[in-house]
Order: sequence, then C-alpha cells, then structure tokens
Amino acid sequence: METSLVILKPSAILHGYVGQIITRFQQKGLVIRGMKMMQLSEELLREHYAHLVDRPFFPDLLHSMMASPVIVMALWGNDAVEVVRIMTGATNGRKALPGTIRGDFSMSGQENIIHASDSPANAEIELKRFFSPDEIFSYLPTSLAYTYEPAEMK
Ligand code: IDP
Ligand code: MG
Repeated sequence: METSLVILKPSAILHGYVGQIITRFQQKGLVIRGMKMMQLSEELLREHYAHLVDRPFFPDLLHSMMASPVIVMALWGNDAVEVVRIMTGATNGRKALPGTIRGDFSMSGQENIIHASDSPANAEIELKRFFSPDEIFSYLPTSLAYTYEPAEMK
C-alpha cells in the first residue's frame, strides 16, 4: 500500500468543487489518511514547483496557487500514486479525457483543479512537505476486505 499527496488547488476551492472531488476519491476506494486547509506561501511553492521556477508562466502559477487557501490530502491505497494520477488526467484540462477530474472540471493548463504526486518517491517527499507525522492517521476502514483481495493488501 502507498500514499499519494493531493492538493485541491484554488481553482477547485473557488469554484466550489471540493465535495465532488473528495467524493470521487472516496467512492474509488482511496482512504483519506490526512486532510487540512492551508494557505500556501511563495517559499513552499518554490520548493514544491522547483522544476518550473525558470518557466515563463511561473509568476502566474505562484499567484494562482496563492489565490485562496488550498486543501491538502493524503490518499492511501494499493498503487495509490498511479491510481490518483489516472483519475487526475493530463496537465492541460482541455486535453484531459472526460471522466478524469481535470477532464471534467477544467479548461486550462494552469487552472487545472488538483495537484497529484507523480511517483511514489515524490509522494514521500511531498507528504513530508505538507504534513507533520501527527497529521497522518493509520486507521483501516471497515470496507477494506471488500475493496481488495488479500493479496492486494500489501
Ligand atoms: P502536473 O500537475 O500534471 O504534474 P507539472 O508539469 O508538474 O504538471 O506542472 C505543475 C503545474 O504547473 C500544473 O499542474 C499547472 O498548474 C502548471 N503548469 C504546467 N505547465 C503549464 C503551462 O504550460 N502553462 C501554465 N501552467 C502550467
Ligand atoms: Mg507535476
């Protein structure tokens, strides 16, 4: 089992899509092991988006990500990182397939509703970036035995 880091961006908060997006993750079978609202700082965003700081759109991205508080989530499950990325869809909402979160809620490359970790290694780094250890809860939902076969719960 693994945990992915998801951010409901200001484009999700300001459109009022929070409930619909969280519902999708829960009905898929991902378990919410951490969730909180926070205001992102420029310092944190420069670290989180270090691979983009030299791109011409970076100042706009910073402004967009600080436009409102965000909601950060730790989502747990088998192959959680890959499952969440599949549910997220392509970066540009106009290219993201219908049925994906970006495909269904976004028309934009920047205002694309959520962030999702892109690899298990980055998920571990991002979880530490946004959560302290006491904000992650290791409970098991009662439905687990009907979400996975035994061999899948590793
Ligand atoms: P990802 O979010 O699909 O992993 P990344 O390339 O890691 O995509 O980019 C991080 C975020 O930066 C995107 O989700 C989007 O908000 C923004 N972004 C990426 N490329 C562009 C672009 O070409 N124009 C505007 N914003 C972009
Ligand atoms: Mg990325």
